[in-house]
Amino acid sequence: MEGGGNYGWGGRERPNILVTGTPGTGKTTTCSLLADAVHLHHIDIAKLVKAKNLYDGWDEEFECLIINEEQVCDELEDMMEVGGNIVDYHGCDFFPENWFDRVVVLQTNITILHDRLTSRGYMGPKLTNNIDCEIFQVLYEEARSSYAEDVVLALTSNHIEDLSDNVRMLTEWVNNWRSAGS
Ligand code: DAT
Repeated sequence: MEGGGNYGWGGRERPNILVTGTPGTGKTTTCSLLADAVHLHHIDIAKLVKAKNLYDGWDEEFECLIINEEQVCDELEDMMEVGGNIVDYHGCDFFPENWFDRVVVLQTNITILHDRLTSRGYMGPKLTNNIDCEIFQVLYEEARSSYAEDVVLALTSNHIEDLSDNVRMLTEWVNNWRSAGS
């Protein structure tokens, strides 16, 4: 094999990327820009769960759907096998580890995140839970305990320039990716 590159072992022709992080860190914005740039398929798990009723109920305290992780994985399985997906979700420990060639954890300064979440209408336990989640780097720890060290990448997402830098860097990574054996 010639040239520098990133090599996956899933037998896929195109890589799968998971973009995770606390709500408000910029997952959906980053995924949409990246999907446009590299022509990968953006899968927003929250939207998929609603559209296909892949949930078991409603969490009153945190005002969110209680997703059925098994049904979500069943729904995604075929697409992930083919490859070429960017999965967008604020959780990462229930997907099979071998689905992803890269796991990106977005991180945002607490004051900036607080402003983003309050302008989204978050308050009470939903707001404090998400802020605590970022303070304690819950998603970063979850990613590090669920995926190989060299697959997980933490990226800052405070300002517009971070968005363009992150998308540029990930675009380069996707363009250099080669599946194992090709
Ligand atoms: P998430 O999908 O993680 O919940 P989002 O993509 O919906 O986050 O972004 C939340 C808001 O913050 C939205 O108004 C876009 C803005 N935003 C996200 N990342 C940003 C960044 N790096 N710089 C400036 N604004 C950003």
